[in-house]
Amino acid sequence: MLEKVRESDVSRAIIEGFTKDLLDHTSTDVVIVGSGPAGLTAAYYLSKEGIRTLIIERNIYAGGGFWQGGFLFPKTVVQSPGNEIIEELGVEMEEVKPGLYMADSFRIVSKLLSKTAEAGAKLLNSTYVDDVIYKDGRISGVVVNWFPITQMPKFITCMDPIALEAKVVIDATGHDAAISTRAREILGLESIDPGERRHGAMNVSEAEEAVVEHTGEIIPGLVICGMAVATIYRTPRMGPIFGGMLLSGRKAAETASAIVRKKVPVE
Ligand code: 48F
Repeated sequence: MLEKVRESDVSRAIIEGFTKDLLDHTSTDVVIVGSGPAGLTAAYYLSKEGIRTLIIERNIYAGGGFWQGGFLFPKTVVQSPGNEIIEELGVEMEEVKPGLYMADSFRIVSKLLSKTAEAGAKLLNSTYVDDVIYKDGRISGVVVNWFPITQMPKFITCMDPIALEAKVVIDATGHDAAISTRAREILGLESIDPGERRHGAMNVSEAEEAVVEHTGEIIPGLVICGMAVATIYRTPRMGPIFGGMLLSGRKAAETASAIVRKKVPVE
């Protein structure tokens, strides 16, 4: 026999649980925009360190492009040392060539999601970042709204967003590089139209190295990682391989953690 429940108690549990999470993060340590491989890896390492981390994702589900490996096939391929991050999660990988590893995407993403949640990170899904807070020469938070309103007719979507403050914002929005593009616009820097995707021709190894190398704080308070780096720095195409995304996410976490703990001077 199932427990008999009151409808209003179910509603109350949802509303109270969600409200508590949101209130806990109206001013937080790190906001990560985008929950693909780079953003999730950053969230995993930051929350494991006890840093208060909120992931904001416009989709209803987290994982971004991590659910499929390429050509819609759900196999994830990584080169070393990216496999170490996946094996640390408890997913064994098959070595298909020396230094090249493969596993089922859904095993990897589900493990990364559960470990990140267990470590304490919170996910604000169906929510998009529309703008940043820029104060005293730093990016100091994000402006958010429900993603579904972007799909509604204009005359009923004049809904004001809300703002969430953070010591560090991480742009993990993939190809869009949405946060970095907006921040650069605010600072009057040369704009990069993500629509153009001016990556060079495919060169997996060069592109992956470049993404990891350029991962870092590009504007005070704003750290960029993953595919967003490729857009901003116009690296070659990297194709369906994820080692660089994982290492970039981990490097973003280290950078953000150092800023939160004020180990490095902010440029
Ligand atoms: O695209 P995505 O998976 O970015 P990534 O973590 O990884 C790239 C790889 O998946 C793949 C690849 C591997 O070599 O080539 O492309 O850099 O995840 C980006 C996430 O950000 C969300 C978007 O829905 C996706 O889940 N996103 C983008 N813009 C916004 C956003 C926004 N303004 N607000 C909230 N979420």
